[in-house]
Amino acid sequence: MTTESKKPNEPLVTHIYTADPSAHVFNGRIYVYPSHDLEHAGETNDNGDQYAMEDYHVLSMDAPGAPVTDHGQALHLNDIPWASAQLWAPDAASKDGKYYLFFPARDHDGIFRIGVAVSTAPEGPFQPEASYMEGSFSIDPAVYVDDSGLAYMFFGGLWGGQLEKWQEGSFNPEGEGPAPDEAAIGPRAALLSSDMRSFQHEPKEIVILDETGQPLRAGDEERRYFEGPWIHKHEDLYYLSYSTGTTHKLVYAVSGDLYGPYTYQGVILEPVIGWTTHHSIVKFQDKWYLFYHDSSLSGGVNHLRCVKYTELTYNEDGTIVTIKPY
Ligand code: FUB
Repeated sequence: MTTESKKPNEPLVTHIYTADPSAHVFNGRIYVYPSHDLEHAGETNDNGDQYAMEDYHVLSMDAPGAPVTDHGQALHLNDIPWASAQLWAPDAASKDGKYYLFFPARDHDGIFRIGVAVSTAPEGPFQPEASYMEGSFSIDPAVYVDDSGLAYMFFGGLWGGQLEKWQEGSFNPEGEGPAPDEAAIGPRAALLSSDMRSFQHEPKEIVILDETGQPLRAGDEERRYFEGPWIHKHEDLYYLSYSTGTTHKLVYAVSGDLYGPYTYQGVILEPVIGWTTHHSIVKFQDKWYLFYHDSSLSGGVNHLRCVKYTELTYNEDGTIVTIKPY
């Protein structure tokens, strides 16, 4: 189905709840890969059980502000052999005429893994691989394709996203995060194989530094990494943007090297209605756009969110102008 035109900061669609938008330009059109939030009577807790999503829909539009098409169901949990629950924030990438949907879900042991599904069209339907990507863990995959066509996945999330439980290289159900004065946990990154289905090396931890060159501390909740990584390149610098989770901001850090270390810069988006904040940044016809979500469509229910967009601008020194959502 197709909606009427959308203004900045309006829900892109209102007939379903959507979140975690990953926006890309494929074939001159903007495609948005969101989570599909569901109403349910289940539990709400810090483990994120309220985010009980079961499928993905792909949205697309000719340009920001144009009518939005919901292409219908692109992938369902029932069709993913290795997954048991919670289809969380996805991303997509294109290579050699194929489209790859990357998504986190709990496996049959309740551990978050990252899977890949393939299509010949950007809107799907996507055919999932039989197993999750070997060596994958945690949530929120974001795939950055560099100028030479190499694809890198950034991923990871605290709390319900289980990143604390992987600090020793394998899943420790009792694993806890570092003390507040210790270095914060960073997102992970790995180069993808040329068939886009596996990691070329063990994921590396990405370090984010403060203005003095020290790693951000775990107790620095205004700035430390929580979840939802995104990479974009602007004037030869890599921008790693992410959610601070408990302080509900979208912030960013920059580096000349994709694998960092990154240096913290500032806030992209101030807190929105709802607990989570999650985004992507995409360039379309010489302008930059932030795709994000809030819970305004449901009157503030944390797990019933709606995807929006707004323009993103830079100052002359390359810093991003902080956006107020309301
Ligand atoms: O939508 C489920 C989870 O909430 C995502 O994976 C996180 O980034 C947060 O938005």
